[in-house]
This record gives sequence, structure tokens and C-alpha cells, in this order.
Amino acid sequence: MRRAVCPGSFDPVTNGHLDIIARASKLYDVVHVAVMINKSKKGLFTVDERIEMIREVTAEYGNVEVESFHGLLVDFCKQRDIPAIVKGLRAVSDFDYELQMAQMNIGLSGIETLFVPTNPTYSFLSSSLVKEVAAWGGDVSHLLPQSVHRALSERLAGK
Ligand code: COD
Repeated sequence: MRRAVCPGSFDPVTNGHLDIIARASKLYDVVHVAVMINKSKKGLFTVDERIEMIREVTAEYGNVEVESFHGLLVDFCKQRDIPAIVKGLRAVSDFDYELQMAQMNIGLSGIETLFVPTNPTYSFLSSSLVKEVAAWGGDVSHLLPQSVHRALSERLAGK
């Protein structure tokens, strides 16, 4: 079985994340989506809500497993025998930090990071920008799966 992980905060999952997960799911037998828990960062959605949203929108791929993890990404990988981390690269601004993490992770564990260039349609897209624009009433419906857009609108409306 060829396995890879797509890690992130996914608060919430966007079409940019989904594009990377979908492309990874064509290259690997199993793609693990790891919702990494960062206790110092309070999310708009709980970790369980994020997992549910990702499960719903990735169900059609058939080979995506979604779970959360508290700890180092390399430990998530070692425990599941995953040799590869797949990350999307949006712009040069992503590169510095992603390169540092990739080099740290291979140094810690020998686990490789593979970078997939973002779909240009989503090169400006991040969960934080989507939340900011939506909070001010901007239309982000084309940037999120429909169910996620609905959940975001409800959360921002205080429901
Ligand atoms: N287009 C393409 N790819 C995208 C887009 C887009 N529009 N948006 C996001 N992505 C991809 C990127 O690869 C990104 O890395 C990933 O999706 C996740 O994005 P986010 O914003 O949900 O998550 P981040 O950047 O907050 O995730 C950082 C991690 C949680 C992966 C990182 O902090 C981590 O590995 N933490 C675990 C603890 C650890 O091991 N620390 C040591 C690291 S060396």
C-alpha cells in the first residue's frame, strides 16, 4: 500500500486544500488527512467539526482517511507507516516555511515531503482569508465546498 499524508489545520477546509487532497488521492493508494491539533490556536470550528466536514467532501474519492493528531507530524507518520507528506505550494511566500518544515521532518525521521503546485485558481486562497472576507459579508461561496460554505455562514451568524 502506498500511503501519504496531507496535514493541516483545515479551519475550515477550502477548495485549495481539496484540490491537493484530490490530486494526492490519484497518486497514492491511501491518503491520510491529518487535522493537526494546535492547542494555542483557537479555531472557528472544533477539530471534530473540521473532521466531519472533510470526511463529507472527500467521501467520493474512496481512499481518503481523516483523523486528528496532537503531536509531531512525523510521529503521526511513523505510527501509521506513512513515508510521504504531500503539501501544496501557493507562492514563493509559502516556500521558505514549507522548506524549513520539510527539512526538519526529513532530519527527524527520514520522511519525505512532496510539493504539489497549487491550482492557479486557488493560489491566493487560505482558510484565514476566507474567514476574514466572510466575516465582513464578502462572497466566498466559490472558494469552499457548498456544505462548508453553509457551515461557515451559520457559524458567523452565531447559529
Ligand atoms: N492551494 C494549495 N495548497 C494549499 C492551499 C491552496 N490554496 N491552502 C492550503 N494548502 C495546503 C498547504 O500545503 C498547507 O500546508 C496545507 O494545505 C494546510 O494548510 P492549513 O492552512 O490548513 O494548515 P497549516 O499551514 O496551519 O498547517 C501547518 C501544519 C499543521 C501542517 C504544521 O504546523 C504541522 O505539521 N504541525 C504539527 C506539529 C509539527 O510536527 N511541528 C513541526 C513541524 S517541522
